[in-house]
Amino acid sequence: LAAARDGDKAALGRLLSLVERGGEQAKAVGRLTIGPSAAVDQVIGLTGAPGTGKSTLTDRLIGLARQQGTVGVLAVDPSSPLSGGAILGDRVRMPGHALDDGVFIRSMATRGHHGGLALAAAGAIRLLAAAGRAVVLVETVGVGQVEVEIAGAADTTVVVVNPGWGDAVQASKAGLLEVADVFVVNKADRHGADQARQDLDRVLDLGVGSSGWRPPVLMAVASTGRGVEDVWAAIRGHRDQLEATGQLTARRNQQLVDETGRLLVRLVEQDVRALDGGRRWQQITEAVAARRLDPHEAAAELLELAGQ
Ligand SMILES: Nc1nc2c(ncn2[C@@H]2O[C@H](COP(=O)(O)OP(=O)(O)O)[C@@H](O)[C@H]2O)c(=O)[nH]1
Ligand SMILES: [Mg+2]
Repeated sequence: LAAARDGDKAALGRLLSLVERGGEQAKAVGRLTIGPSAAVDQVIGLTGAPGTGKSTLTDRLIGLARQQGTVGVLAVDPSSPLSGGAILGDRVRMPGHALDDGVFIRSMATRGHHGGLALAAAGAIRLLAAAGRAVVLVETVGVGQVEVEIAGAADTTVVVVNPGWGDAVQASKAGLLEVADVFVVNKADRHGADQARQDLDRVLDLGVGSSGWRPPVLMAVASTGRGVEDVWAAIRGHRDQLEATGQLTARRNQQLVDETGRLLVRLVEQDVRALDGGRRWQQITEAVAARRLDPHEAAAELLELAGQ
């Protein structure tokens, strides 16, 4: 970790591999990451449908984020079982910073995480923070539950939509209105960008949340860089607001508590499924499938057996 903090990207890469692999070594790395060293300035999540321009926008934002210090980028792909493909794809799409020692880019895909990708990503984000990265950018592909969960591990969540796709009804259906701190209508060089922004603005005006932050809707052309400085200003503005209202610390604390809860659920489920070499799980779930046992009763019974 000391080497990683000094900018050794290979060391950081090895630590991330340990976190991804899980188990005892991941726990040991996790122990290194607690304490006041985790003074990351801002964790920024970018989410939105595939092809909306998240990687292109991320590539642009890296340059602006460098004003704060070193940058870590995590590209998380819940849909891809092949991490190799994801790595190649993201290297190709973020070419602007390959030679910058202050920028570390890493991909994570579904393989090996068995539904725990959001948890693995949370651990990776904490590691990047502990390794002294001032800004961590997390790009997630797609708009499913896992993506929204990963976005929830950020201080600021940017939702990227396009003209046409960006109509407010679709965004709200995908649960994006709730997680967005900043909206970007990217590909504003295409027809319908104004309409998309107006639609989103209209819906957002209806529901200013209790946090007092009304997500701004910005237009950008990530491929040329147009509007990207305004996107960055909005992202920083959200951070300033979080800090001024004491929500930055509160939000980060709550994220750790939520992560603990999710990990606990996973550990308990692993234990229960492994009871008696898996036979208990099989017996009881067969009884549930045969309608001989109610799922609530079944779960309670398994939990009790695990406690014995
Ligand atoms: N016309 C146009 N194309 C863009 C813009 N931003 C990105 N693209 C292109 O859209 C495609 C998908 O971009 P990418 O960043 O890989 O999207 P991602 O899947 O959301 O990460 C690429 O061919 C980009 O060059 C934009 O603002 N305007
Ligand atoms: Mg991408």
